[in-house]
Amino acid sequence: MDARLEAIRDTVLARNPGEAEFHQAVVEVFESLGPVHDRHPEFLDAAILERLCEPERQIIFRVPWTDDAGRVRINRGFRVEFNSALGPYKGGLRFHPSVYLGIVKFLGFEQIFKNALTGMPIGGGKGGSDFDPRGRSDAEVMRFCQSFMTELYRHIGEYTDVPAGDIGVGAREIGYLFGQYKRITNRYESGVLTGKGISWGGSLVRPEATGFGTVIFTQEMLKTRGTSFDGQRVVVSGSGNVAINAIAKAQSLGATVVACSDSSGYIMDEAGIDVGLLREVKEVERGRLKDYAVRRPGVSYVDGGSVWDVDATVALPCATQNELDGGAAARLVRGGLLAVGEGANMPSTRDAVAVFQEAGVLFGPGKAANAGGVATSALEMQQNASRDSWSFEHTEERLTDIMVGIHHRCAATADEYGEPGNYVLGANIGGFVKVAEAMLAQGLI
Ligand code: NDP
Ligand code: 2IT
Repeated sequence: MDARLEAIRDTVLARNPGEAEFHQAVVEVFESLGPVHDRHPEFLDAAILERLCEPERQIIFRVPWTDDAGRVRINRGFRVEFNSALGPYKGGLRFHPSVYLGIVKFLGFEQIFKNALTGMPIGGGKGGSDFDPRGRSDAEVMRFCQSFMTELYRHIGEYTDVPAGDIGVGAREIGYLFGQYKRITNRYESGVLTGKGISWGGSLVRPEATGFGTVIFTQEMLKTRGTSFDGQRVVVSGSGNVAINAIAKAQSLGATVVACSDSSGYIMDEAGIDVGLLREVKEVERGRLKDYAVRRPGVSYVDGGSVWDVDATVALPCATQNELDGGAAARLVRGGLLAVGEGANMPSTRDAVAVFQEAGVLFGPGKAANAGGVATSALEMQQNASRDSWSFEHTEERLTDIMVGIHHRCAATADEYGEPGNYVLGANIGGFVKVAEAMLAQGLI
C-alpha cells in the first residue's frame, strides 16, 4: 500500500477498535487508491480519505418490544449516515443477530462507492438491528418494526436519508416501517423508504433488481472473454432475495444453477433449480431449503456442508460477508471456475479475492456487481418524486443500462490505471473519484 495512505489507514483502524469488517472494507479500498493520489494531491491536502472514513452521523438506539408471550425484549438499532456528497444517505437496513456497529459501518462505507458507481444522486448509509426475525410471528415483527421506526423516523426523510431492505428486511418489514413513519409524521412521504409494495409506491423490478443486476454485470464480464451465461454451470450461495433472483436470471440466460444454500446447508439439483418451487418454499412459506429437497425428486440436501465444495464455471456468492475464504476459492479454481459475481456485500475474504485474481478468474466485487438493487431504489425514488409508475419492461431496461454502464466504468477505469480486467481497482477508483470531487467542491464539512 502507498506509504501516504498507510498512515491514514493506521489512524482509521486505531480510531475504530474491534470493528473487523469495517477495517477489512477500508483496507481493501485504500489498497486501490495510491495511483489516484499521485494524480490528485489535492485530495490529500483536503483530507478526503480521513473525512470519508468518519461517518457524518451515527445513531444508536434502544428498541424495546414485547413478544407474543408478553415478555419484554430489548434490541439495539443503528443508522450510520456515512456520506451525503452525492445525495441523501441511501442504503438498506439489516435485521440479523450478528449486527453490530462494525458491520453497519462496513456496509455503509461500501455503499458510498457503490452508490457513486450507479451514477444516481445518492449518498451512502446503512442501518439495522441485532433483532432476529427468524421464527418470529408477523405480529412480533410488526411490533419490532413499529418500535424501531418510533426512533428512526426523526432521522430520515426523502431529502435526508432513505432506508431500504437488506438481510432480514423485505417487503413485509418495509410495509410495517412505512406504516409507522406515516402514522407518526402524518405525511404520505413515499420517497422516505424504498422496496415498498407495488400498489403503494414501490417500483416494479425492485424485488428482482439485485440478483438480476449481479447476473447482468457478470454477463458483461463474460463477454470480455467471448462467452456468456449460456451453458455455464453455476453455483449460488444463499436462498434469499438476491440469490433467488440471481438464479432466475442466470437460468433465463441459458445457465444451469446446480446448487444454492442457507446457513444450515446446501442443495444439489443437477437438473437446474426449480425457481417456482424455491420461491414457494422461501418466499411464500418462509421455510428452509431442506424443505425444497424433500419435495423435488433427485435433489440432495447436504446438512452443514459448504456450497463452495460444488464445482462450477460461475460462482455467485449471494449470502453474507466473508462466506467464501481462500481455501474455498482455491477449490473452485481447481474445479474450472471462470467468473465470480458478488451479489452479497464483501462475501469473498481478502485471501479469496487474491486467489481469484492470481488465477485470472473474472472477479466482479459486490460494490459494482450488486449495485442494481440500490440503483433501482433510486429509480423508485424518481417514480415517487414524479408521482408516476413505470412498466416492468421500461424499468428493467433502465436497470440493464445502469449495470452495463457500471461494468464499462469499472473496466475503463482499470484500463486507465494500467490494470486491465481488475474490477476491484476499477470499482474502488471509479466510485472514489466521483465522491472525492464532490466533497472537494462542497468545502470542508
Ligand atoms: P435475505 O435475508 O433475503 O437472504 C439472506 C440469505 O443469506 C439467506 O439464505 C440466509 O440464510 C443467508 N445467510 C445470511 N447470513 C448467513 C450466514 N451468516 N451464513 C450463511 N448464510 C447466511 O437477504 P438478501 O438476499 O437481501 O441479502 C443477501 C446479501 O446481499 C447480503 O450480503 C446483502 O447485504 C446483499 N445485498 C442485498 C441487496 C438487496 O437489495 N436486498 C442489495 C445489495 C446487496 P438463513 O436464512 O439460513 O439465514
Ligand atoms: O446493499 C445494498 O445495496 C442494499 N441492501 C440495497 C440498498 C437500497 O437502498 O436499496
